[in-house]
Order: sequence, then C-alpha cells, then structure tokens
Amino acid sequence: MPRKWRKITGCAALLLLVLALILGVGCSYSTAGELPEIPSLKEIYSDYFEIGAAVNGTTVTTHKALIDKHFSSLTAENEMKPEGLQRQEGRFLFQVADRIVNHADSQGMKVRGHTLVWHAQTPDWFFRDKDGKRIDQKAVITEADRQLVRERLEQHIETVMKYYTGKVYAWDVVNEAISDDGRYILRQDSPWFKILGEEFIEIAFRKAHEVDPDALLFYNDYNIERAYKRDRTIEMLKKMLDKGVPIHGVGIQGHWSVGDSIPEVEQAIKKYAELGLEIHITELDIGTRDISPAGLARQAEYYRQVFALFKKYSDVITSVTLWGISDRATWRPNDNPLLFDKQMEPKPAFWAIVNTDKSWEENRAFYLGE
Ligand code: 9MR
Repeated sequence: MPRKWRKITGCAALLLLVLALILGVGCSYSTAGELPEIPSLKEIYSDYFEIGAAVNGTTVTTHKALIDKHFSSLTAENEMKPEGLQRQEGRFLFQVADRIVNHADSQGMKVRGHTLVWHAQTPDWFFRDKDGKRIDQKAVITEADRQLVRERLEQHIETVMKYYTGKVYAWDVVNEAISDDGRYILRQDSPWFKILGEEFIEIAFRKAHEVDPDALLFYNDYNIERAYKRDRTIEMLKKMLDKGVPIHGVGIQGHWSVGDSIPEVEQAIKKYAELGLEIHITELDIGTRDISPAGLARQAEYYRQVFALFKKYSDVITSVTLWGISDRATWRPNDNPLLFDKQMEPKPAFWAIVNTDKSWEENRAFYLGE
C-alpha cells in the first residue's frame, strides 16, 4: 500500500476507534443503566394514593416517557369536557379522549373523567331553545324550556358515561358550582343554575349514578379548601347528602401558589372527611414566579409540606393528580407550577416529594449519588 494510503487508513482507523469509544460509552450508560435512575412517583406513593396527571392530545405523546414512569392515573385536561365530546347536539366525538383512555389502559393506569356538568367549556346549543333563543337570558323561563335543558343534560351524561363504563372509574360530575361571592352558595352566572336552579346538581348526580352505579362520583371545585368558600361548599354537599343524592367524593383542585396557607388545607380535609366523603386532589399545581435556585428551593419545600399532609390523610385522600407534567405545557405558563421543568428534567419540587421526611437536596443526592 502506498505510504499516502497507509496514512489515510491509519487516520480513519483511529477516528473509528474514537467514535466507537464515544458511542460505546454512551450506549453502556443508557442501556446498561449506569446512569443513576430517578425514582418512580407511582411506586413511591403506591401505599398512599393514586398519583395522577392531566394530559391532553399533545402531551400524551410528547410526555409519554414521564407519564408511563411516574403516574398511575390520567385525567383528560380538556378532551372529556362537553365541548370536547359533544360540540354539536347529538354528534359525539370520542377520538381524542379515546387516545388518552387507550393509553391509560395500555399502561394499566386508571382514568378520572373530567367533567360532565360545568358552566364553562360547554357549547352554547345546550342553552338555546328551538328558536335559537338563549334560555338563560329570557325574562320568563317556561317549564318546556327547563324540560329541554334537563333532557340535554341527562342525555349528555348518559351517552358519555355509558361509553366509558368500565374505563373511567371516577367522574367529576359537577364542576365549580359554588359562588366566589359570599352572599350566595351557588354561582349565579351559571346557565345551568339560571335555568334549572340548584336542582341541576341533584339531577346530574342521580343520572350519573343510574348510568354507571360502579363509578365514583365527585363534586369538584377550586378554593373550596379556603375559608371563604369552604363552609358554603359543605352546606351544599350536606344538603345533597341528606337528600340521598349519590355524591361519593369531593375534588379539591389545588391550583395554589407557594406560601398559601397549608393549615387551611388541613382544616378543610378534616371537614370534608367528616361528611363521609372520599377526597381527591384533582388539579394540583403550585406556582412560583421566582425560578432562581432559592425560588425553586422554596417551591420544593412547599411541595414537600403539601405531600406530607396528603400522606397524613391518606385514609381519606385516595388520589392526587397534578394538572400537567412539565412547565413546558401548563395552563399557567408564567408560574412554573409543575414537578418537571421546561426541559422535562426533574425540578427540586420533584425531589422534595420523593421522600417527604428529607430535604430535596438529600433525596437528590441519595438517588443520584451526587
Ligand atoms: O387546563 C385547562 C385549560 O387548558 C383550558 O384552557 C381551561 C379552560 O377553562 O381549562 C383548564 O382546566 C381547568 C379545569 O378544567 C377546571 N379547573 C380549572 C382548570 C384551570 O383553568
């Protein structure tokens, strides 16, 4: 071989060797598991409660690895709402919701259904009469108007719950019916309330129970752990329960910010448990604008305290769902409220809830050996 060629092949061989070394090392880390494994939340919490995440048609794919590793329950963030399932009267579209349900099924995860009756994300047609007039805006609402809206409500519940019988184990039957205004118990601006009065809640739960007697039926709302809203929520629930309305649980959403009162949450848990209700934390995310290391550490400490509290009450709290997975995909994009960051890496908050008896730094060091 001419000298020139010998030199070239020599160089090529050296290059190949270097490449093989780089690739080899890379492979051995990822396949042989030499990189430290982060722990799985659903395994850590298996003795306490289901640990869930809200997903949508996009994140169920983009966040698949994290979903499958960490969560034992899924909620559709928007896809099972009335506008997601029945945008036009009588035309039910289950495709996107089905992708989420099928994914959960394939991984042995549970599904929480969210939500059947809500004043928001509900198509306009539910509330229009045969002439196209908004019933809730009429000066006089007739019995025929009421009947029409009641039938639509019941029909929606019947079709959706029948379709998902055996696949969705718990439903947020009624969402956010309690008023933020202390003068009223129920939200006055809800078209359901305006047309059917407080009976809409009872109608919904009774119908839901009739359609799927095995499903767990929840009343779900935000800030109902806060003093200003808690007692009115309890009053409503007590009234329903006394009438024999089949409500099995209360969903505390948990859209909080670092620093919100935790003792107030504990008080609420006790009070709801006294009603004999199961508790799900349904939409947990805890915001912080401060993403400096100190800010993230404060968020972690707050998450740690909140999960320590949930564990203390795990006889009544049977599910805790995060409202999303990473700060890359959240309805609160400026609040960085989730356990994984925009790069989908575990945040201090993740490490904090891995073992609530230790600090997030200790947990991280324990698992990653750093
Ligand atoms: O996260 C949901 C967001 O993508 C929607 O735009 C929004 C519309 O109202 O609803 C969000 O989810 C809400 C949930 O269904 C009920 N509780 C409050 C949640 C955050 O707004």
